[in-house]
Amino acid sequence: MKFPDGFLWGAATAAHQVEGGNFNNDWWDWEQIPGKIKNGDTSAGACAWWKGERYRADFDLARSLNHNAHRLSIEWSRIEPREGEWNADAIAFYRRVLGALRERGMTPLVTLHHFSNPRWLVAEGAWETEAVLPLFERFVTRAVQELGDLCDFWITINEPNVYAFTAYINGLWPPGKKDFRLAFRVLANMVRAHATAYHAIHRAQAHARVGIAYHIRALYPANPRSALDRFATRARDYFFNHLVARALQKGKLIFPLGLNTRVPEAINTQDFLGLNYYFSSRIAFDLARPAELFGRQLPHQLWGVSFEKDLESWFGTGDIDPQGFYGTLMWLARYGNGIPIYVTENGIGDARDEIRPSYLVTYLAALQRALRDGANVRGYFHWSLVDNFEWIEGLNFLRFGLIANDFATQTRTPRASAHLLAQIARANAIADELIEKYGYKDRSRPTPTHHRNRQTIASKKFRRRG
Ligand code: IFM
Repeated sequence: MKFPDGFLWGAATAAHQVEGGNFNNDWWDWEQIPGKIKNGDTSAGACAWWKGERYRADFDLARSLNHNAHRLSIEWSRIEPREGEWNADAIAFYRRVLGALRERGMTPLVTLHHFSNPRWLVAEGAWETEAVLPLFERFVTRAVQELGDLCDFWITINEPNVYAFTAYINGLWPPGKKDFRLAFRVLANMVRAHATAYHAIHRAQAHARVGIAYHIRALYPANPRSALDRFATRARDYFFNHLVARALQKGKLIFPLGLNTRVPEAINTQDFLGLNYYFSSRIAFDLARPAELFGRQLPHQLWGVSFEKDLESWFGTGDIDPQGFYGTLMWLARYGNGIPIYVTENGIGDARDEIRPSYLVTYLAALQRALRDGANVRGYFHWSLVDNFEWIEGLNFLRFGLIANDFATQTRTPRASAHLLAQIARANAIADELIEKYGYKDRSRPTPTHHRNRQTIASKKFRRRG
């Protein structure tokens, strides 16, 4: 089965993770606090896109690997280094970056907020107060005015749920707070900012396509027979996976603690749905974790089997679950009622590329099943093009690149998976022999909480093939 004509094949990156030299945002400040980032790594050099303009060589590689699109983000703190001041060099830089993609015949997809915030915005409360709304709107409008002749495909905000969870619930990311109410307020402001940005972009560029990138994780109760595990799973599923999507559909954020917020302006503000999908998780009830909705994520598994080998690159991320990916695509297809879906991220931190080939082929086969079953999926962006600065994991612990990077020398080496994806992109199809060689049969699993009652997922026996 072929992928649809015009299917976008590419990879994704984010400014703070690849550019280097982003010294004016909250992440840079966080990186200076001892103990926050593994190994004391910083993003100073990253992939040298800023100082060495190495994006050109990376785009050459991407093009040679048959990518016809690339997702990247622009850094607010570069473009607006002080409130209301616009930096011409930064704008010229992004014009060169987008121009380089277009010269290579690659479609750019630009994210306007990908986790990092200008230092001046943080001083004003960042996403904690409504003051962010006109500030984000002004930045977005300016960005579209400056770059709109090179790009018409925009993501307003990347993974609002992940941002709110890690910055305001488990406190691992800046500003390192653990405050449930504040997390809600941040989410509400992100939903409202998305809506405001959506309209601002369309005012500046009528034909723009605008969406949001959801991070969705299929969730299963650790013990399906335990009512408490089911409760903790449902609670997390609602707040982590559904809250933002529902708000954009229904025009209200339904929170406990009397925090319901009406957001009517958010209705009909998606021209496409962006999906970042990696893993699923099994959730056990844990009374000691009220802030995490009484849920604890169990240690990871690979293909349903606990992984004992020391694969540092993988630890702690979740369970490989192509069926969860399929189910999530089908859920989004129903939710969006036919509007295009783009997989805006999908990948695995695997420095030795031991698991990635099977992960890639099996997830793409799941995507193809979703297409066959009616999901309007129009593109796939692998996370990531090249190993980069992986937030608190630093430079070495989670290497997500199709292309390996030696950070000391900035030498790039495409991994086997890069060639595999190139082969699939060139054929716009997955050859049967790739499925034979790399595919896994799906393992039997319970239906994830958010798919239950909406579909029947055929249970199959799992066995490694090939
Ligand atoms: O590196 C991140 C990215 O910034 C957002 N989505 C998940 C990726 C892998 O952890």
